[in-house]
Amino acid sequence: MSRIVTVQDISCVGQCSITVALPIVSAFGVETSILPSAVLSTHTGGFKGFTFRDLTEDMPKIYRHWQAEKLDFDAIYTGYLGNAKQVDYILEMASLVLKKDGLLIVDPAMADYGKLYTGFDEAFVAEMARLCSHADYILPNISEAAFILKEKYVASGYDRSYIENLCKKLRGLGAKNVVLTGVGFEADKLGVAVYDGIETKYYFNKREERNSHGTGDIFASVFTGALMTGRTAFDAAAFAADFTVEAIRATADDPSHTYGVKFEKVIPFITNNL
Ligand code: PXL
Repeated sequence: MSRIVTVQDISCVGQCSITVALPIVSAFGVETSILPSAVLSTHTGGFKGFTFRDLTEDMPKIYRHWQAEKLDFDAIYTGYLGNAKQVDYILEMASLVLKKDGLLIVDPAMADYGKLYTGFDEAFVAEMARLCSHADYILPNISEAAFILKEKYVASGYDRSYIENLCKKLRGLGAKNVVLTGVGFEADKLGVAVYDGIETKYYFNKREERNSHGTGDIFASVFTGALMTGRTAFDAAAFAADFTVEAIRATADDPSHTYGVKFEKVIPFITNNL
C-alpha cells in the first residue's frame, strides 16, 4: 500500500481540493496525507465574501516534522496553492520527504475558460510554471497550459497541432508527462491528451452540456489514485475522465446544485473497478 501527500487548500464547502482528494484517493486504498495550503470558507468560484487563511508559513514546519519522524511518501500531489512562495516549499519538501523514486504530480489549478481564478497574477503563474518543470506528471487544462506557456488560449475550433504544440512545449519546460484536460475537436466530444514525449494519445467521452466547478480536482484525484495503484498514465487518465463524466451526470438532476458536482454518489465507480 502506498502513501501520498496532497498539497492543496481546504475549501470548507465547495466539493473541491482536499475535500475531493481525500475521499477519492483513499477509495483506491492509497493512504492520503494532507498538507493544506490555505483554509477558505468556500472556493473562490461564484461565492462572494469567502474567508481565506494562508498557511504558507506552516508548511515548512509541518514537513520538517515529518522528516524528523522519518515519514516519507510515494507521491506528492499538488493542486490549488495559496501563495506563490509555496512552490519553494513544495520543492524543498520533495527533497526531504519524497521517496527516491517517488512521483511529483502537479495539477496547476489556477485558471479556467481563459481566465485566472480570483487572486492569482502573472507572478503566481511563473512560479506554478516552475513547479510544473520539476513534475513527473502535470495535469493542466488548456487555459492553464496557455498561461504557463504564454500562448494564446483558444476556446474551441482548434486542431491537433494546437494541442500537440502545447503538450510538446509543456514537456520542453521539464515536465516528464503531460495530461492536458478539456480537449475537444468535435462539438459533442470532450476528453484528454496524454503526452509522454513520444506520442500524444487521446481519450474522449460524450461532452456534457453543463460547465461544472471542481471537476479538474476530481479528475486529478482519480488520476493520482489510479496511477498509484499501477495503471499507466493513459489508463489512469481514461479512468479519471470516465469518473468525472459520471460525477457530472450524477448532478444533472439537480440544476440548483451549482458549486460542484456530486462525486460522492459515484465513489463505487472506483471501488468496483479496483
Ligand atoms: O477547483 C479548483 C479550486 C480549488 N480551490 C479553490 C478554488 C478553486 C477554483 O476556483 O477557488 C479555493
